[in-house]
Order: sequence, then C-alpha cells, then structure tokens
Amino acid sequence: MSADALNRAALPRLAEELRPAVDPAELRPRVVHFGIGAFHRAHQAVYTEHAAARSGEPWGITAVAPRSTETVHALRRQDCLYSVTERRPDGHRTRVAGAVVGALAMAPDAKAVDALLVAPEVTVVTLTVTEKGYHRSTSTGGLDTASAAVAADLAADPDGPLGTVVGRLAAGLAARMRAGAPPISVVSCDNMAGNGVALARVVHDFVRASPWPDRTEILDRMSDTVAFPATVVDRIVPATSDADQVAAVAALGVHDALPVTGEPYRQWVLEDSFTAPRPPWELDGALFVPDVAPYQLTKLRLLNGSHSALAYLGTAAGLATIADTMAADWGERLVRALCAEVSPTLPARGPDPVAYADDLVVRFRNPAMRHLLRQIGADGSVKITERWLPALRELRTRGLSTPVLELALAAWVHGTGRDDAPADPAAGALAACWGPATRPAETVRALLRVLGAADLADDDALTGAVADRLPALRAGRIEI
Ligand code: CS2
Repeated sequence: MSADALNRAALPRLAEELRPAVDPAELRPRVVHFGIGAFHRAHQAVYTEHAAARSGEPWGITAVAPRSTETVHALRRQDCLYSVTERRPDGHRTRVAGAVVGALAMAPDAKAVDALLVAPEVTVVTLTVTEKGYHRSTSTGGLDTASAAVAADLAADPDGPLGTVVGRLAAGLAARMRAGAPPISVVSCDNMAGNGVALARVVHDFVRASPWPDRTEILDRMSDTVAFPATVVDRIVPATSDADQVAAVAALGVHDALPVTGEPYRQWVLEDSFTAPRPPWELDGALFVPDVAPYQLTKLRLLNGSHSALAYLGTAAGLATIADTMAADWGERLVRALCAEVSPTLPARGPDPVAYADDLVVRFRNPAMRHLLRQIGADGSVKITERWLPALRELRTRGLSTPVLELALAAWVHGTGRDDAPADPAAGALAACWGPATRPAETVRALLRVLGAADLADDDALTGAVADRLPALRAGRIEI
C-alpha cells in the first residue's frame, strides 16, 4: 500500500467515489469556523461542502483552532483535506471532504484571524468550542469576567494573541465594525439551549467590559449588523481512534493524519434569522425554522441527556462505550425511561418523544461505533446543567416524580468522587465537595451548589434520594 500523504495532488489518483464533492481549488474562504475538532469536520463542513457543490457557490471554510497548533499543522500538510467515514451497522463508507480551505491557530495567527473577520467576503462565523468555551457565569449566564482566562483577555492588547474564543471574536467583530464591513452572522453550534442568545450575550459582555474607548459605538453597530442565529446540530462523532486511522489508510490508499468517523444520521436545524449571505445548507437537508427551541430542547434533554446518563451509569458499571451500555440489560430501559420522564417538559411543537426515543435506541446501538463513555462524561459540570437540571427543576416544581434523573445525578455524583473522575473545568471545586466525614446528602448539596443550582441543593427530598442511590452505584449495580 502506498504511504503517500493525502493532499490536493493526490486527489486525481483516488477513485471517483473517494474524492470530495467540490474542487477545493474553486472555493473561497467565506466562512470562519472556531473549533477544528472532529465534530465540525464531520458536520458543518460536510453540509457546507454539499451546499457549495449543489449551488456552485464558492463557500469554503477557514478553520481556527483555539488551542491545538498540532491539528493546524497536520491539516495544512494535507492542504486541509481529510476523510470522513460513515459507520453503518452493515459497513463503512469513506470519502475525502473538501470544504475546509484554510487552517489557523488562534493565538499565533491572531492577525490573520482578525483579517478574515473583517473581510467583506466573510459573512458567516460558526463555532464548536464546547460548553466551557463560552465562559458563562453559573449564576448569571453572562460572561464570567472574573475567570482568569477572560480577565487576561480583557487586559490584553486586542490586536495581539488572546486565549479565549469569546475575546478573539469580540476583538475581530469590533475591528469589523470599525472598518464598516457588511453584516455577518455568528452561529453557535454547541449543545446549549438558546445558544444564539447565549453567544450574543458573552460577546456583548466582553465588549462592554473592555477598556476600548469606542465600545459603546461598537455595541450599537453590532446590534444592527451582527446576527446570532440559534442552531441545533446533531451527529454522533466519536473521537478518532488509532484503528480509525488504519481503516482510513486502507480505504483511501493514501495516509490521512486527520480522519473522522461518524454515524450515518445527521441533522442541522437553524433559526431563520441570518442577516448576511450564507451557504445554502438547506440543499443538503438543513432545516431553517422561525424557532429552534422545540428541536433544541428535545435534542438536549433526550439525546444528550441520555448520553450523559449512560456515560456515568455505564462507568459505574465498569463499561467503556455507549454500545456496551446498550448491550447491558438496563441500557435501552434507561433511555426510554429517561425520555418518558423528561417528555412533559418538552414544547408541544417538537418531535414526538416516543418516536425520538425509538430512533435513539437504534443510533446508540450502532455496533460499528465506538463512542467512549469517558469522552461523553467529560465536562459534566457544564453539560448536565443544560441536559438534566432545567428538566429536573421543572418536573419537581410541577410536583412530578423524577426517579430516572435522580439515578443519573447519583451516577454523576459518584463519578466526581472517584480517583479517575472525568476531566472537568470545575474539577477542583467538585473534588473539594468530598470530605471523609461529610454525609452523602451534604456532598450532593455541595456539588449542586458548584453547578450554580442552589434551589436544587436546598431540595432535601432530592438530595436525600440521590444520596440513597450511591451505595448500589458504588457496588457497580444499576437499579432502574
Ligand atoms: C455527546 C455529544 O460528548 C457528548 O457530550 O453527548 O457530543 C453528542 O454525541 C452529540 O451532541 C450528538 O449530536
């Protein structure tokens, strides 16, 4: 087998069905994307590629890595090409994706990033920076200006390197406003309810808290020319494994350092409130709607909510992947029970929760996918606040019982006390809730306070019920 690298020169040698849907040489950088990870490459980049191919419009993406310069270099070495493998229960399908035309590292390439954010030709910015990338305060939902990373960016020269995406975006958009460049839409593609409003708020908060003398004018111009549409993105994309790399080389015949794999299913629902030209993603099945909330809450609470529950319960049971949990006798039951418990909190105009749960069971069971519980369990403090707590709060306020969410919460609590606790931006504060002499219900209460959920922490019936679940979980028993 050839060990040649994947790059533009290698494309003509690939079989027709392996080549990109567009000729990347014909695309222009008109979308800037923050967050260069596997999810973006398997989701928005694929929609953009098909939108460009089907419309003939030259929509290319410059991807910006907030931290990892390694991925940027690896992408550049491949002329920003990489392969996407669709993992179906009955086999794989691999092809090269061609919409990414540039890769930049956010801090070292700060000037180039800002130049793109000012360019009239760039009219869309998208983001996949995970929940923690927004630096939201747990108490207000606005920008946490006291966090070290944000405070450092507020004090730094906005033309130089910055550490947070919110800071870079605010600085770049400010430069765009000063230059009088045309309107632009900035699209959060992260798993948060009201992600458009949430992003608008932290960016505006950054400008407001900055020492820039023209900050008021910038805020005024931004409210006229920068739209922040809400979106719901969906595709299960596990982190790429060594085995995926080997499989990609075998499928392509050339070496690809950055392959991604995902399930066949994908969905993108966008709020139809763009104020500037955008790729016609609807040509690849994206849905433009006046209000994404029904889709957003259904996806967050049923799919992501079940995912997190399976991650913590599965870890307690000694399992490693989502497919493992679905092979256990409690996996499917847990998904269906959680969906049923949470469904009274979903808006009436959304997808049918029972049919949605049926689909989830099939998607989670896909034996061709190896989705690690550890990956999903990471950053729980910023995930479960979106996925479980709003539903838990609403159900309890309505006097409805919440046994499945209690069990899930107990599994998360249990995980925070383990030596191998999942990675989390609040890891220190979470670990500090565990004292040798602390009563279990006290620990649960303290953990909920770290999440900013003082109301739930004060719900004695809840903290008691969660604490009662801990002994069985410690013994690796999932009792549902
Ligand atoms: C997962 C999501 O890692 C996680 O937290 O729940 O990445 C999930 O796979 C996607 O949102 C599916 O669209």
